[in-house]
Amino acid sequence: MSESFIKIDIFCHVVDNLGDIGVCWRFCRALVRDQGCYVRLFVDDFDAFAKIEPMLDKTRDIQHIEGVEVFRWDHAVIDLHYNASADAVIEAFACDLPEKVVGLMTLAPRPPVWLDLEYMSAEPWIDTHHAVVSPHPTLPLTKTLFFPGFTEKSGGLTREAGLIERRQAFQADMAAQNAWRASVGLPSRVTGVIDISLFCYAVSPVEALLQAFVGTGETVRFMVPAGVATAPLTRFLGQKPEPGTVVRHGNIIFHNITFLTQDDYDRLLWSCDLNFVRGEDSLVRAVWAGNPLVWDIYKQDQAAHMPKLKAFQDHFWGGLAPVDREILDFFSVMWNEGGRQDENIPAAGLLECLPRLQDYARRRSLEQAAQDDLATRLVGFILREMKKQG
Ligand code: TRH
Repeated sequence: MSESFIKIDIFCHVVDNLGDIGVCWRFCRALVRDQGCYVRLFVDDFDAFAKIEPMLDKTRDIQHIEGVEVFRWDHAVIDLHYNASADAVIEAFACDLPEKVVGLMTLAPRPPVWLDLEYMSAEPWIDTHHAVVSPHPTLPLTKTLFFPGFTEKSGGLTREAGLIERRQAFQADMAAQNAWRASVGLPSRVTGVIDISLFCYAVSPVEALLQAFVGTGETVRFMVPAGVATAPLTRFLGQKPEPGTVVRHGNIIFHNITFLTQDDYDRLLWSCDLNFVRGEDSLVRAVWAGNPLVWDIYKQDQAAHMPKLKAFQDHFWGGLAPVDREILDFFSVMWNEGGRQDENIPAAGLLECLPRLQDYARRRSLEQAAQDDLATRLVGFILREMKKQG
C-alpha cells in the first residue's frame, strides 16, 4: 500500500460489450484501495456499467462507489462540474477527452500527466512502445501510451493486493466454495463432475463445442451467466436459458445464473475446472484464477486479433507438454476462427488433460503474479513524471 494520494481522472467511453468499463472499474478500485489515490471516473454508458456494478444508481450524475467518485460523462455534467484538480488524466483506450478537459490541461501552470491506457497484449512490440513520453503534436502537453501486458517492461496487469492469497484460500476451502455457490444459485462441487464456466461471443461455435462434450459421456456442468450465448444455447437446448434454471441435455447440465458482480465472477473462475473467457478483462481474471482456460478474443478488422491471440498462447502456454498444447491450440483455433468444427473435436482429450493443465496454470499464474501490477506501475510512472516537473 502506498500513501501517494495522487488525484487521477479516468475517462471511459464504452465502445461495445463490457470490457471498456470492466477494465476501468477494476483498475479504479485498485488505485483507490491499494494505492491510496483519489480517483474520479467519467463513464458515458451507465447501462453497461450497471451490469457489472449493481451499486451504481443510474439516475444520479455524481456518486461515490467503493471510494471512487463516479461521474456520468456527458456535456452538461462536464461543463458544470469538471475542474482541473487532477495530477494525472487517463483516457482509456484512446477515447477522445472532452474539449473542456484538454483546454484546462493546457492552461494549467503544472499540466497533469496525460496517459492513454491502451488495450492489453502479450505481443513483444508492447515492451518498446510502453511508457514512451511524446510531445503532443499541436498542444504544449505530452501524452504517454501505457500498455498493460505480461512482461516486466510492459504496464503489467490489474491484480489487487492479496488477490492470489484470497483465491488460494477459496480454492483450498470446499465449504467456502459451496457456500458461495449456493448464494449465487450454483450446485455444490461433486467429485468426478466437471464444471465449466462459459463466457463467449455469440458468433463462437457454441453448438459444435457442446455437441463435442455430449460425445465424451462425462458429466459436465456448464455455468452460464445471464445473457451469455443466449441464441446458440436456445438452439441447442430447444429453450431459452433463464436465470435460475437448470437444463439437462444428456450428460451435460446447464446452470443459468444471474449476471455476477466482478468479484463474484472471479469466484466463479476460481471454482470451475475449465473457464471459457472472452475479451480482455476476463482473460486476465482467468489467468489469476490459475485454472485451465480457453480465450475467445475480441475480433478486430483484418484479423488483427490473431497475432495477439498467438502471442498469448505462446506466452502463457509456451512451456506446456506438446501433446497438451496441441489440444489447447485446437480449441483456441476452433473457438476463434470458427473453423475445424466438422473435424473430430477432442473434447475427451481436453477433459483428460485438465489436471495437468491446472498444475501448469497455477504455476504460471504465480509466476505472473511475481511482477508488479498495473496500478503500482502506473502510480510509479505518474510520481516520476510529477517529480520531473518539479
Ligand atoms: O465484454 P467483453 O467482450 O469486452 C470486450 C473486450 O474488453 C475487448 O478487448 C474490447 O475491445 C471490447 O470489449 C470493446 O469482455 P471482457 O473484457 O472480459 O469484459 C467483461 C466484463 O464483465 C469483465 O469485467 C468481467 C465482467 N463480468 C461480470 O462482472 N460478471 C459476469 O457474470 C461476467 C460473465 C462478466
